[in-house]
Amino acid sequence: MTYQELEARYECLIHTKNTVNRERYNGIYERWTNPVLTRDHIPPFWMYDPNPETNPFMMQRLGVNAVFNSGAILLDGKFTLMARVEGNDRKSFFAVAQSDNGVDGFRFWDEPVLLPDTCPEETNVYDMRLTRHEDGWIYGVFCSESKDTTVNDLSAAVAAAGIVRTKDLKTWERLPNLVTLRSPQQRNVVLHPEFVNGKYAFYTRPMDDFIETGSGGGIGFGLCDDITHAVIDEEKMTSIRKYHTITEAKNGAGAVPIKTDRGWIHIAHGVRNTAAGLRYVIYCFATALDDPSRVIAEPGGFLIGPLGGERVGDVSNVAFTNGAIAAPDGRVYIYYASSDTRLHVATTDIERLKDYVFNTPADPGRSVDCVKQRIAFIRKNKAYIK
Ligand code: M1P
Repeated sequence: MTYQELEARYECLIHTKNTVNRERYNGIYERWTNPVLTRDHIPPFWMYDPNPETNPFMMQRLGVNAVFNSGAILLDGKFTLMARVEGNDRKSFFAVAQSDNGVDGFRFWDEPVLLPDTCPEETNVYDMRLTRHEDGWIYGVFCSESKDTTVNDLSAAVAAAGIVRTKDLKTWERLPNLVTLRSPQQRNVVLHPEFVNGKYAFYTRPMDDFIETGSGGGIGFGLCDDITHAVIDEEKMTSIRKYHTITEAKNGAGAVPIKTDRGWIHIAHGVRNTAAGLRYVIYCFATALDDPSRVIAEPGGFLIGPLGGERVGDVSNVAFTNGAIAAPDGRVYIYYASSDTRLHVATTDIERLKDYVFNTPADPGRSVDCVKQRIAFIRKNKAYIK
């Protein structure tokens, strides 16, 4: 191919219209047919040298393997994603892509995000959550991964929460990583958009280990006085892991919580173990407006699980989110990645989300009680149908 042909193919993809996948109807949200970001959405000039003299075979010099877990925010009226881009060299980095309508036409800015390099031991960064905070800054909280030099294991790593802030996603200030005094590692940390008792509030995910959460009981919540030196002493639990549920192995905060008149709605992820490995799904819960750590509703089961082709990728059987946009018109755009490979959108609205979160029955915890729950439901429904 010539460079011009590569560009034409790329432009064709960017201009492809997305449609709702009606086969996947569930009344809660719409799944859209095409992913909103894939590695094919990467501008060709990120990967190809266009000059035939220095690239006579028009080969990729710097390939991109995957585009997935994205923070999300409305910026100057545009749907703006902070995507995790993974090069063929396995290193992840961040890049901004924008669209006018949130469901198609996402185009990356000309260059990926170069964050201030203040953390020499950091090897990899990923999964930025973007919080528009009431203090006037946009914060990015992400996983900062370093080699664990305390053990004799080449692949051992340590996860911490990196913090940056910006006004425009172009100029970035790096703050010191979050310190959680009682948890050795952190991933999936989200900054709450409002002060709580005059302090910055983080959703955390205490972990004993890089992969296993170990004694970490679920999604934590902690306060800190100074975000420029963020230290959390006590982490209380919000959504806790439960035996034989979708969160048995681990869970973690996802999108920045959405404020509604009935409470904060959280869109998080839960992980269970299977004979085929870990299975990641997206679930919801709500917390109280006067105490965003107190769970007031937790619908049973998952909101989004990987379906069809979404089930296959670099890390198969994964649905994961770290970004959603609640637009001023009440529509909600949930950006979820499948199998650590590509990014999709599911759309709903605040009224439906509230109905889902507050009226979906909770998980009864045991098969026999699930059957009783379903039979009661069937009988009520049949009485209505007759
Ligand atoms: O590979 C699945 C996901 O694994 C991690 O999530 P968790 O910390 O809950 O295991 C994250 O690294 C995430 O990026 C990834 O999608």
